[in-house]
Amino acid sequence: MRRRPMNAIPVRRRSTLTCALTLAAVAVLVPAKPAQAAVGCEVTYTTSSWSTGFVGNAQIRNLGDTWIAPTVQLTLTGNQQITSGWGYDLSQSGTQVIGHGFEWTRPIPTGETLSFGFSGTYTGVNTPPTDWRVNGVPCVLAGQPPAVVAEPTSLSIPEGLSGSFTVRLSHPPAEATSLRMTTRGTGLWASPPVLLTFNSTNWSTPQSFGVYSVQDPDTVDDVAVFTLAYPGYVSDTVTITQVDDD
Ligand SMILES: [Ca+2]
Ligand SMILES: [Ca+2]
Repeated sequence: MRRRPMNAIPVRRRSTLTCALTLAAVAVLVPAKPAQAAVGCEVTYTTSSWSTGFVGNAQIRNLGDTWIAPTVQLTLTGNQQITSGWGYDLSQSGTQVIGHGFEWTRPIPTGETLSFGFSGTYTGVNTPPTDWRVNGVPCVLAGQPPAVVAEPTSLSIPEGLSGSFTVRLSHPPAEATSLRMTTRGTGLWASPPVLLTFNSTNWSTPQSFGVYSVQDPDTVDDVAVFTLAYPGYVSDTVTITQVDDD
């Protein structure tokens, strides 16, 4: 990770979490990123089940660039066993289901929908699958509002070392805008002068943001909360804990 130049982020030591500072003054420097196809998807899943069996239908709407036989994945949340599928070449391993498009699958441009279904057996409660992905990129569920997505949302950084998290958007933005970061908490933190900008091409590609945990004279594990805001999107937060070495 780049360590210089850094913007120091002093947070008053031993204060409460309401004693804040902001990162809003970070210098503007958009990191160069290679051009990359945007991947985005929105899932609508419907199911009907009876005592020991069920039928599930998935509609995955393309929010990004055109798909050509994309790989789809989903995670079953119970003991469901898929016994047959249609519309896509599905295979199951444990709770993981992966699907590959048939050779003759037509391209699916932005706004159009990929549809497939399956039937299977289960016992107990037939809860819907989670963690839907297309070409490895997580999908949003239909009806969910656009959101900032940070990963991980909590991490620990030893004092004197660096750590990082990634940020992306769940839906494509109407126009290019930069992410706004604010912090609150305690401790001494620093970050490179990088402003993360998302546009209609790179919105689904995670961008990395590094944070340096500055040596401090106390012996307390300080905690800072980074709030990541984007206009029109639900904000996300990342909680960073300093592992003090004194
Ligand atoms: Ca210390
Ligand atoms: Ca400390």
